[in-house]
Amino acid sequence: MEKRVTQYSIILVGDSGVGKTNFAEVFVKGRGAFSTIYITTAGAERYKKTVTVNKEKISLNIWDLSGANEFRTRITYNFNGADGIMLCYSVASEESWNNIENWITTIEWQIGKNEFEKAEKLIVGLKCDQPTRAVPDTDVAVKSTSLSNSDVLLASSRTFNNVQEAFYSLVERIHSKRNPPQTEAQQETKRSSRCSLL
Ligand SMILES: Nc1nc2c(ncn2[C@@H]2O[C@H](COP(=O)(O)OP(=O)(O)O)[C@@H](O)[C@H]2O)c(=O)[nH]1
Ligand SMILES: [Mg+2]
Repeated sequence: MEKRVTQYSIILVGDSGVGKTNFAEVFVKGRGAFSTIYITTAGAERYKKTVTVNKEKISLNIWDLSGANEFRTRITYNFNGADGIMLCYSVASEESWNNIENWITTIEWQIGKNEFEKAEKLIVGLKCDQPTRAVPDTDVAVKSTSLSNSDVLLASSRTFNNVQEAFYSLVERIHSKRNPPQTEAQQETKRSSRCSLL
């Protein structure tokens, strides 16, 4: 029997203009997909990509959610069942960094604190190719831990710096949480039960 492909959903949230759409585009389509033209995302856009983690094929649904306020109330269904949440800000915008807290509140409110806790989170500082640093890196490091107990990664869709790393680190964390390493005893049980089936 063919094994079912593992699927994970990842949502990208953050203020309008921080670079979410380009981040998803270049990850899914390659660095050539970077665009300097800004087109506001209306509602949500879904991207699909298959990645390999520990030799296992994983199908990703990446939801690029509009950061515009008027869409916030319409995005409930996309939040539900999210395995991973990318909390995005722009390194050049202090406001977008401060708003990460509001995004956390919005998601918690939409899906419930429990579901939020269960999802893996990654804070991503986008546009790190820009020399402007609106928020000192040290502040980011300190605050990120207290905010959502998540890591922070700086990435640039323009230079492709850390784009793959950001997505893969989140997917790997989701995957290892869903498939905790087996203890020797568990492996032994599995081996013997497999034998007994023959
Ligand atoms: N310098 C630089 N500009 C970026 C980067 N990512 C996006 N942008 C620009 O920022 C603007 C908004 O990007 P977009 O991905 O549409 O943001 P969104 O509203 O969060 O989806 C566009 O003009 C992009 O060209 C980046 O990594 N570096
Ligand atoms: Mg967008």
